[in-house]
Amino acid sequence: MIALIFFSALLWDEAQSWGFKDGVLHNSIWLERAAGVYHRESRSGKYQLTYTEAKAVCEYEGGRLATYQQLEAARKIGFHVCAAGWMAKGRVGYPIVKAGANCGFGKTGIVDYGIRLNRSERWDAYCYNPNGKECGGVFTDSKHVFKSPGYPNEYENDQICYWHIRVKYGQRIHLQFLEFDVEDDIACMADFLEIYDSYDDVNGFVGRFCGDELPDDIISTGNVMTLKFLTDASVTAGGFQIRYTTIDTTSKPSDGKNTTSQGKTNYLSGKFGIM
Ligand SMILES: [Ca+2]
Repeated sequence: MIALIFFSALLWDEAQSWGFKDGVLHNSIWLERAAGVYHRESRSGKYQLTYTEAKAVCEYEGGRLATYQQLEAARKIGFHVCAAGWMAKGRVGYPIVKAGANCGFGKTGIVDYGIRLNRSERWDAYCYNPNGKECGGVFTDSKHVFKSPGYPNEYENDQICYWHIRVKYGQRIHLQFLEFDVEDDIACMADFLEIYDSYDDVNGFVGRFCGDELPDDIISTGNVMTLKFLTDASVTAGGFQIRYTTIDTTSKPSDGKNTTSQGKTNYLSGKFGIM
């Protein structure tokens, strides 16, 4: 499935520029552009932003509303979000990589609501940050170590990175924090790492992390996870290293309970998967 996405006809022309850097498979052009696109919702929740507010959210973080083409470029390397958001020029839509009955009408592509005449409608936002450095990507290996951009140097301002992990159906993803140092504030509003137990940054929210305390291990319920790293316009820190490994479903603890409050490891409850 992922191979089909990677090697779709449109990407094929770009394939020669794929390469390894820091042990990570990158396409510098596509990843940089795609990693620059990110989804934002209002701090008060989903579908709360007018067009003017959506623009302001993106601009506050040093970016601007993404164009349809930028969103599509991001989608092609795995950017999948089941939530409609404003784009440039008053357009509304969302990117679907994995066809599903509950989202995107069973199709893949940009679900396009067109240019909205009523700019007071409330949706989320798709921002594009042209200052964002190359980071993020889609990973299907059985293990990998993620690093914040520039690690072991401090990360930079105005960064946005998405790491999508998709391992074999029936496997779970075990995240282990090796190093963690992100600008600290009470609600992690400035810089943060968010983790989602799903293939987008809407469903399966696990937690938002900042500061320098090493978070506990996290184990997914299914075979997909998303990590989102966002930094604001000032104050940086040391960054992070996070390792993921895969575990077969048969070796998981039989209770499958969320042990956030006691255990060293968070086993997320529930079960789902994407083939
Ligand atoms: Ca910061």
